Amino acid sequence: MMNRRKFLYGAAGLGAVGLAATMYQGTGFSEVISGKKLQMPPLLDATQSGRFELQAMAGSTDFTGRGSAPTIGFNQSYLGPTVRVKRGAVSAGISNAINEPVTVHWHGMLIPGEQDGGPHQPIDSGESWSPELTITQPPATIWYHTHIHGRTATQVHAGLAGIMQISDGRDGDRGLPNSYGVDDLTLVLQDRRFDENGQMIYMQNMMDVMHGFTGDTMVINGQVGSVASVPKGIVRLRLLNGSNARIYSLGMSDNREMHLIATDGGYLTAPVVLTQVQLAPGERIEILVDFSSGGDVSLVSGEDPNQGPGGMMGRFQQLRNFFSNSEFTIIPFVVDERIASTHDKIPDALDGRELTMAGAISTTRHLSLDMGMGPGMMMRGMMGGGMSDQMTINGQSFDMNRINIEAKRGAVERWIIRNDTLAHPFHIHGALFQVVKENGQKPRPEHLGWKDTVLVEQETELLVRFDHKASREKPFMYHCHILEHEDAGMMGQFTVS
Ligand SMILES: [Cu+2]
Repeated sequence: MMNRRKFLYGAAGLGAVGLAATMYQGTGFSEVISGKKLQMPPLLDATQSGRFELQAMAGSTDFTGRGSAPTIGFNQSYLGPTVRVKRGAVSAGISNAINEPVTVHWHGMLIPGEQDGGPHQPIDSGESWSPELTITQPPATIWYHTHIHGRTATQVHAGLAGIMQISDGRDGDRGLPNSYGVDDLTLVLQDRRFDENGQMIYMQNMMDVMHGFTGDTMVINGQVGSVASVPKGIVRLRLLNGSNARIYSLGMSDNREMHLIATDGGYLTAPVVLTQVQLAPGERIEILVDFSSGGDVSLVSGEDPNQGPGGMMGRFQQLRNFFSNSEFTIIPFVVDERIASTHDKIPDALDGRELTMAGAISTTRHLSLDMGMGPGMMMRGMMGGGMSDQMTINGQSFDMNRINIEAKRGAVERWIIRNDTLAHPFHIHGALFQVVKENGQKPRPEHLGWKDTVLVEQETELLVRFDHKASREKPFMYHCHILEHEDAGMMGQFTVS
């Protein structure tokens, strides 16, 4: 990248700890470097017990050192633990200790609608929910988050989300780093805004709803300004875009290679070498990065194609130069030679499933994601009339009582998704899909694996296979994963029978 940014630390890696906070402005982004070592979410390993518990609870978090902000988390004050599970039966015990209903949706888990945790499965304050999850899918990094209709954006912003790993315990055989928090790092990417007292600013004004909320400060695993310590070798990064709306264009500050090994649905068939990778809200990727040269380097991002001057109307400028000087830091790394490095080689092949869709395509569906940008909506928005039902799919705003699509179990369907103005990350519950075409062309390399969420720029063609049942009472959702758009109605629901 042209705008290389170097971080200067003490001679020894961890000498950085305690570095005086520095802050500077670049492109409106506050870059705070506290120098504190990045902490992983606590690991809740349920692979042996086959059960885990999560409690939604209110707390407070001092993100900035300027004061504690009210937050919500699972089992802690902000975000939740990394829940590690394996194939087979898993009992989840969810309880709600906050004063409003929440749900827990397992984003990326292939299970029937009854266990999906969508808007039809609210857990009222003081109540609990105990789904039995039967996990049949291959290893993957997935996540869980609340999905209360109309409140998802607010509750996720406040912290109700966490990472889940579906593991088969065989990553050693695959030659992949797998020591949690040592050479296998979990990075939950979120952007937030803070006031001078460290309070999170989240008001949902009209512009925030239209563009989706974006912040000016990166929060990684609930921490601002932290630095990740890594061994001098190959390190695995599991990245989740847990932001409400921001789309990241990720790269290393010195342009070094990133080896993509997994996307939403799990491993690829072989690593793919990239120097930049896009990550839209809801998506996950796993990459291997070689730190054996020892130098300090950062994960950085280019600007969000939906924001900035070209944003709203700049649909055809979304591919504008990634190497503009709008780059900001996601997380700096320091190589600490005291951490044992156990991997020095990128595997040649992985055991991900080939992208095959057995069976003929039964149905083609066209879905148009619309923001109702007409004068009436603008007027209503400006008059304070709200935008709660302004976002639509095929002209219909989300209705809890309407089933939009009825799919058949085992069927492969072609879904052609179109956009009006902004790029929208499109997510389907309870199924994985294959991206066939994007804007009339071959998909981006990072969209070549099995996916459950994909950024639709103009037109994206998917092949989706429905393997799990969902009833009219507990249907699956498909929606934009810009959470403000989802809450404003850019969502539909489907049954699988
Ligand atoms: Cu959207």
